[in-house]
Amino acid sequence: MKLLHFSDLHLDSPFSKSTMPPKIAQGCRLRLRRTLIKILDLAVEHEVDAVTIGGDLFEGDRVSKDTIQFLRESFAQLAPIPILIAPGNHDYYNPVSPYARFEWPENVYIFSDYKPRPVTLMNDVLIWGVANTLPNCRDNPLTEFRAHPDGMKHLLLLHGTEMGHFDESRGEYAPFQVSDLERAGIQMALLGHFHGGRVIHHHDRAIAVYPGSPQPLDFGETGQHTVVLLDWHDDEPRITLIPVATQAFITLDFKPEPISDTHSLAEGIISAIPEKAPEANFLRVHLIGEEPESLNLELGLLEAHLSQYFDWVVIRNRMRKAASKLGQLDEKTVRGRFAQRLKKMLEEEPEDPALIEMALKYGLAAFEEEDILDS
Ligand SMILES: [Mn+2]
Repeated sequence: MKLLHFSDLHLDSPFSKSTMPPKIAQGCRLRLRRTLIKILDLAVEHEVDAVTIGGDLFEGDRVSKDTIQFLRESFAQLAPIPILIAPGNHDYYNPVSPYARFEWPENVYIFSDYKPRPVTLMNDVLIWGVANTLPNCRDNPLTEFRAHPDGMKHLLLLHGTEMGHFDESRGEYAPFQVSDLERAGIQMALLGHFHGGRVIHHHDRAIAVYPGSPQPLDFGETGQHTVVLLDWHDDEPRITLIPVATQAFITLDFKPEPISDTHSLAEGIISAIPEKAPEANFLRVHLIGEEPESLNLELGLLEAHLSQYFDWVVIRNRMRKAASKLGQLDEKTVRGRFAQRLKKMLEEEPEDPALIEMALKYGLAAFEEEDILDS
């Protein structure tokens, strides 16, 4: 048996988390559709027996009729390969959701209960699917569930929160534990929800997999962005993670020292980026460390320069002012007031000027949220 599994495509996402300009967001939505095509092409190429989707296929409160039509067309073209969908918290199933309101091609099966329901695939494979039926399902959907030990392969398809293996902060929807899978007799769980993917092992064998979002959606989405190819014949299931992302969100912390002009700074940043994605690259640069004394940073120019190489650029200037530039630190902020107060103390010829200079240096570093090290 061979399955292709993915989750969290988020078609029609507004990309509102990242404050990107509307035109850039539109390009991202276009690439999400193209990613779906790419995934379905992979299913054909690998001659899979089914495609499984672990929820958040689209954003239910945003999805357009055109996108639904696009999905129905794309899915129909995959026939006779079955497509099984377990709705997530963004595309939850209810009587007015697009899953219920529209007619879907015959090869598409959509789970609609917040309880595992079986679908037989081939003679010896059962796929138990759960649908999120609310935007915030909080109960464990596996509490009373047991698959009968009948010699068949038992898989689970679920959009939910595994409670033991992730740091990623994401809401707790359909929460469960790996021990629930074992107790219920599930041999492999095909999951969705966490956008950085990973395989979860239990007693030295793979028992569950999150593919991650196939196409990352914002700068916070580090980690793996793949689809899962599950190849399972006689003994152990074999999992292959196939990367499909064509866009990248790149965050770079950059220390300009000893660079002294904006042009060289831009070139330095560009050469510090290791690898770019083939279709679109978004860059967020944090300028950190001490601002070189001779640097008269022109932010607009830096952004224009970087924009020739990246599709969208965000620059955050978090550099500390060099001590000799403190006279220019007249900003009307708490940091500015702090610097001015200490500068005034220095001008009043204190007993221990070195102490005040040190307080100034460490204080400003603290405002930059840097580690304060004595050097
Ligand atoms: Mn999601």
